[in-house]
Amino acid sequence: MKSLALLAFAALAISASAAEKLNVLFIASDDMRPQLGCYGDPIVKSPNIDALAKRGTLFQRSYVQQALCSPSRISMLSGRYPATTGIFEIGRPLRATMPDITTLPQHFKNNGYHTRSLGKIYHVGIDDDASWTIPAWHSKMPRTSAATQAAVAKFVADAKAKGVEIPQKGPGNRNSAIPAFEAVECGDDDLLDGDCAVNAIAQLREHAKNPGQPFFLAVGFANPHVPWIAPKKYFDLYDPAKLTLAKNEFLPKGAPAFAATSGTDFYGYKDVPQVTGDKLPEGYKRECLQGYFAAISYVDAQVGRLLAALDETGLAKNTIVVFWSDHGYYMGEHTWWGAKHNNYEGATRNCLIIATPAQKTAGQPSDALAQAVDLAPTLTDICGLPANSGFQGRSLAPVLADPKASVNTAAFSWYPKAGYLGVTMRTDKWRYVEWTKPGAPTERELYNIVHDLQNDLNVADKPEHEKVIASLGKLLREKFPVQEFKEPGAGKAGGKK
Ligand SMILES: [Ca+2]
Repeated sequence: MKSLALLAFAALAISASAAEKLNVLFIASDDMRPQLGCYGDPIVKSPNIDALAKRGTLFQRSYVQQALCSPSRISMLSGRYPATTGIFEIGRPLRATMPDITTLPQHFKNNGYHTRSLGKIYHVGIDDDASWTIPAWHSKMPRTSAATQAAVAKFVADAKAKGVEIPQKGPGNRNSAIPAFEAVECGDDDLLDGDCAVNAIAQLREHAKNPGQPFFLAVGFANPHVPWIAPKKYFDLYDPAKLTLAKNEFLPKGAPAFAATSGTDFYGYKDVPQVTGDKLPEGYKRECLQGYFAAISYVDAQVGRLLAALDETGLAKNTIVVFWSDHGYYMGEHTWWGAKHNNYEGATRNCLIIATPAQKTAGQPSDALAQAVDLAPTLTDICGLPANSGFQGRSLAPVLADPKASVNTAAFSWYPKAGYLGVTMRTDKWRYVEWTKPGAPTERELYNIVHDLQNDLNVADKPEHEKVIASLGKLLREKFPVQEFKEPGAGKAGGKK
């Protein structure tokens, strides 16, 4: 069966390259963890992404290569591990370290595709013009309500009048005039993500008029990144009293203190109680969850509109759809809220669905380990484009043909902390993390995924795990030797956001 399925897939790719090339609709969502109906969640309402999962392969175990917006996206779009990009921070564009590389969309562009970016694909402000046929488009519609926009304008004007400089982060930053969550009495298109969908649909309709021109259309939604702001109707889908709070409101036990941390951006928003996550009032936690889920459902509705446009224009028959999020997220687990920023399962695991036209295995989820760097070779492969030797991942086409197949024995992610560079390796049974810093002893973490999926207890010090650690460490360092590393921002080219 497997070989037949593979042959069928290969035949599809060959016919596509010879006659009609397959288009790619690449949909990205910011900070969406895999908590959706199609991932088995009983609460979150995501009917449209669930429907997409039924048209293709949902990857249950997909991991990004760094749990931070910009380096994650640069790794995925360049098809290279952060160990190669050398970019672990937000401020640096990919050409700063890799001036001559060919990115995933650029590879499509070089092979006759019209490539376009709408919304957040690369991190905002550090786009890559060489990737796109025409410059990236960003909506001018707001992320927040009119009242919040007015509050921000007043906040900025007041600071100016007083001669106070507004810090980028921390107390008194610009976000301190924006609530962490807000239900807005408005329609989908009055906010940024709805407007992004409107423009993507218009673009799809244009493409439908020109079937001889294949396209790679990337559409990036800003939600559900904090602040969780959506039309009120999406908030109304959730009763805060009925939501489930995290059960592990404690830091990973036995982990190095510098490693068991996450980001604090959430605390920069208006009226967020300045206490550790476990100490937030229960009602407030529930409202945060409601906001996050509302933001997810808002994105889900926009995905539904794009899929409807594919059906309506007839493009569905020759368009591959990818749905991807740039990392996982914490909503109370380990005391972290509205955060990613580390090397654990909750931060590194993301959403990934790939749906190809008339896919024979449609609707069968896969447990195969997948990495964001696999997307570049996968799309190159299934669209019948020439291979690009710079892409470091592996094609997931065998998994699309047979959900029980696997192409990776491990998924790798990186995170810098406190002068250390941490690299983690997720295998079938273990999450292993190794932290190195010049002049300091190497720190190790080990989590038994079978019993401890959320990485609550570091068991690296248990004598019975000595052999496992030696074996995982050897495999890791054979593939990724210890890297010379400068703390982000330490060099001139760095710069934290
Ligand atoms: Ca993100």
